[in-house]
Amino acid sequence: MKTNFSIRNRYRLLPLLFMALFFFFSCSKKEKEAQDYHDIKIEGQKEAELTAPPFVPKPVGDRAATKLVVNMEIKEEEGEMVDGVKYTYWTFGGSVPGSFIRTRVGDEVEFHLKNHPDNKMPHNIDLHAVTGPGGGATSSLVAPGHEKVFNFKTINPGLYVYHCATAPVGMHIANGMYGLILVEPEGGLPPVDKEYYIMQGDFYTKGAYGEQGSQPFDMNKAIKEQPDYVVFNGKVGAVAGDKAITAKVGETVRIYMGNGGPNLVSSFHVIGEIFDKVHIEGGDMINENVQTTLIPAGGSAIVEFKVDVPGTFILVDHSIFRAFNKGALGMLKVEGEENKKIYSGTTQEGIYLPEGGTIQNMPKENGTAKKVAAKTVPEQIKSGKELYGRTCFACHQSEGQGVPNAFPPLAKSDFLNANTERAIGAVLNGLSGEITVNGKKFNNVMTSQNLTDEEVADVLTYVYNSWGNNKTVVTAAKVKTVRAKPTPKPVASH
Ligand code: HEC
Ligand SMILES: [Cu+2]
Repeated sequence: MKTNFSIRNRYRLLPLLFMALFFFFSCSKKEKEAQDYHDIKIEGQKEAELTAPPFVPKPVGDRAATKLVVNMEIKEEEGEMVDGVKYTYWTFGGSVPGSFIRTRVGDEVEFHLKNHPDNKMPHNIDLHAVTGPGGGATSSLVAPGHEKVFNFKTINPGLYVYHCATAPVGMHIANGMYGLILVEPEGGLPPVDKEYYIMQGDFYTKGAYGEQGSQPFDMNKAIKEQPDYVVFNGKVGAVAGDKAITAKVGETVRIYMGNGGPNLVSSFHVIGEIFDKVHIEGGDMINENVQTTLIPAGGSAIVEFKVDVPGTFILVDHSIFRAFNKGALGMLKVEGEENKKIYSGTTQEGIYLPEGGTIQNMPKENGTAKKVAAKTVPEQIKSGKELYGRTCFACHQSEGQGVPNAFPPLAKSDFLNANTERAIGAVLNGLSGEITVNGKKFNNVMTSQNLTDEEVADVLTYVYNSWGNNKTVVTAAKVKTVRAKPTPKPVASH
């Protein structure tokens, strides 16, 4: 009995022993790694290449750790948030986000923070890649016309946010004082074809979205976390149209994606792409086949994907009103050969009339077309106005003013007033590709509106007789002739 008992006891101890061994090995492994980065010998000295978004400096590759001198200049300067809206940005290096800094583990960074003499405010820098009080902030507070120098060693690989941490901290960040610093692992990240730098940020202005003129920062809205703008790279359209990022079919794209906040968390998504790899939160862990990745305020992610088909891929914060109403929308333009196996495009287009839909409104009685009494122009305008309020206003807005960089204005639109047939065609068939309305370029997609001839006539008559347009009256007969013409080109639908 006695021996039995003690043997059983000994077996009970075995799992404990394994656990102890496991902890011992895993801990000592961790400590060893951190120790390694600490002890990396440095060779020589060089000045860090700094780049403005959406570009990044050359990869570190297999270069040895070095003494890296970073010369960062703070500039307070006026820029444009969106057409006609001026905003005074505070920047690291003259851009929002600030200059991209690229290092490798073991580098000894000598950081020179210079506050331009024309600036009005003191600033400092907190780099999340720094191990030390304030991430450097406590050693870097610098007045206009001064320079501060401090040193740190990069001991953890990853993609880190840096930002100003001068009181009121929220205000300095809200004005654009953030950027990314990459610490590459030993030997560098695996090479890819294209690398880009994008950061999301939320902005708070006295006026509402698009309100013209110089717009000061609004502390109340910032405290309530109600931004007027949520944008990529500091302004609406910074990564869109002719400033879109680009790639060729077959290439692998890597985006160093950060979120400066100050308040919002980003649900980063690329419409029509799947991230093959995501370095979650900018760290070592890689997730694969991801649709949308969450990027915390003051955090980052590295996303990678191979582009297989040509087209324009839209980058968004999938909190989707931010994308379509506050500016969080960018573009990746991919050129190259179609691949119909991966994406066919529209293969068929037919009429779909569910019971209870449009079909019941069709002017038919006993198989013969009902005679519709011709409306007077005021009647047309009245029903056109109702239709506008149901259909068009979501994009073109209630007074036809449109949304800058997204939806062109219908108010006093030279594009509209110049050519009635073309306007009818846009409503019937949709419209895409670059157009210029009142001197502003738009490159977006209007889906075809599923309306009868009469409805198209009414809504356009309303539009033409509102907001300073040329008072054209569009008849259903005219719409019918345009409808009879072949569609000029196929239009993408969402
Ligand atoms: C889903 C959003 C959306 C809706 C709904 C919409 N449009 Fe558009 N519309 C657009 C976009 C985007 C363009 C510009 C397309 C481009 O860039 O090629 C446009 C362009 C136009 C233009 C030519 C440009 C101009 O400003 O004169 C007219 C005219 C127009 N739309 C009329 C209408 C009317 C009338 C309706 C309602 C029946 C309507 N649209 C509904 C998005 C929309
Ligand atoms: Cu600052």
